Amino acid sequence: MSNKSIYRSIWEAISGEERIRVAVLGSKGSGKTVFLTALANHLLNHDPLRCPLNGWTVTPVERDLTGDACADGIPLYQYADARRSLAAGEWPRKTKDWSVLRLALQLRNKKRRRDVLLEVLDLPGERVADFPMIGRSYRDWCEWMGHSFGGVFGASDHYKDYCAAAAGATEQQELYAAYRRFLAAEHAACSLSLTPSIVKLGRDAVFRTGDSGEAFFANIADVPLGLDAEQQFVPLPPTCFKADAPCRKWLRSFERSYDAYRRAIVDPIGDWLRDVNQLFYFVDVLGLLQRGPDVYNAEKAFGAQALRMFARPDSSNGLVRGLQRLLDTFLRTRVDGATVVATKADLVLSEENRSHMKNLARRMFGNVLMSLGLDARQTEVLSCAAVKTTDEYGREKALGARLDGMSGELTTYLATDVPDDWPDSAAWGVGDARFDFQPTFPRFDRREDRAPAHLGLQDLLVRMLYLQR
Ligand SMILES: Nc1nc2c(ncn2[C@@H]2O[C@H](COP(=O)(O)OP(=O)(O)OP(=O)(O)O)[C@@H](O)[C@H]2O)c(=O)[nH]1
Ligand SMILES: [Mg+2]
Repeated sequence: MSNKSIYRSIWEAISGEERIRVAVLGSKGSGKTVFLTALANHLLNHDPLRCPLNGWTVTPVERDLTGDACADGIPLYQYADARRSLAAGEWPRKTKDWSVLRLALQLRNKKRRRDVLLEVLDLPGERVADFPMIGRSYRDWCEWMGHSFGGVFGASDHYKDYCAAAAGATEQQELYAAYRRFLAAEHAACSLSLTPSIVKLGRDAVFRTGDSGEAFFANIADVPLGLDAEQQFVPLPPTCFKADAPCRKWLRSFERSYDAYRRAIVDPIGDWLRDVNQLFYFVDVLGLLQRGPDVYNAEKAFGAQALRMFARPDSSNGLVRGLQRLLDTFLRTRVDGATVVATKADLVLSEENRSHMKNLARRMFGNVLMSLGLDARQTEVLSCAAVKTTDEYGREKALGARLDGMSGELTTYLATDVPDDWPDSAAWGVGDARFDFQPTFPRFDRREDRAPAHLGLQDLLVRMLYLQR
């Protein structure tokens, strides 16, 4: 049976256009937005020499795509602005709202022509932490929180402390303060899975962080735990669901506030993701090597959470689940490709190091990829630099790049090697001197018709657009 929903197959048959929906996920700073800009640049100005696609050529189709986007209520990805600032030597600012890049394309090779509407989602990394709310009622979510922080993705004493405080709380404000303390402790332990994500990234596009747990706690002290001060919610521990528990009295209001939050923030993303064909998960393995084992563990938990969202439901089902699956075939497209990408591959020298980058990503997420219920050809681990910002001086084992501003000189420096496996955590700390990967400045040509040099971007495009031989 097709992986596309029946609804979608009918839509495509009528319009004569194939729609490919792609979710690009990854934690903050993993390179999603830079990738989206480079991708659009290459597809809108395809040069088969710079980006060979197994004999296919791509031409953009002039068409107004804003109408479609408005219908979904999702902002369009502002490609032109993003490219302009990259060409002026600035990396993108942190993404604060979700958006979708839409491109109407005609793909041709010697035998075939395909009309494709490509849609790629750019999401601020923080929102992934809310994914467990998709399809879960408030009670299910509470259970999931207990399950998740209770040991499946890493036991958290902070959550146990929170549960103890919650069980004894008599005032709602007490409960909120305890949950904020939990979030701050998790933040200090480098966790990326802070939910509701609105605490970190508000609807007002204010991004909150902090160098320490206390600093973060102070920064979120006045932020509502929900849509606004009247609609706050926190997870209730299992003891609060008992009939005589004092904290049970908040159940109803939390249920309402949780539902409102889901409707406003989470469900629109969940609805979009329900029709996704391909998933790309970006991981900055070089940044992880630099930042040490705590960040590594946090990223691993976060990535697993994001990828598992797309697992195929297991086949052992009762009647209700059977009916649900039948309904799903009408409405839900099943992901048929999941690719983990080790990004920023231009910061290292040689194919050997890039292959080590892939190994590191595979060691992190290989098991999760296998657990998604896809067959081997549908999963892949790649390394890529969406934009190549360095030159190689192979014989000297050196790289050249601008390290101090666009107008600055080209600096040549000795490249750092990537280990074949993650270091032993006992001998690996924050800012480990062995892993000195230099941040560089972007290299986009001022002429828009010249897409940037890259490393391995074509491999991602071949998978994304189904151009395998
Ligand atoms: N050398 C190199 N650096 C890159 C590349 N892509 C991204 N970077 C670096 O990574 C940083 C983050 O990239 P973004 O694309 O903004 O990251 P993001 O995943 O969109 O992050 P959020 O918007 O915070 O979720 C950039 O500012 C660059 O410093 C690349 O291809 N090569
Ligand atoms: Mg971004």
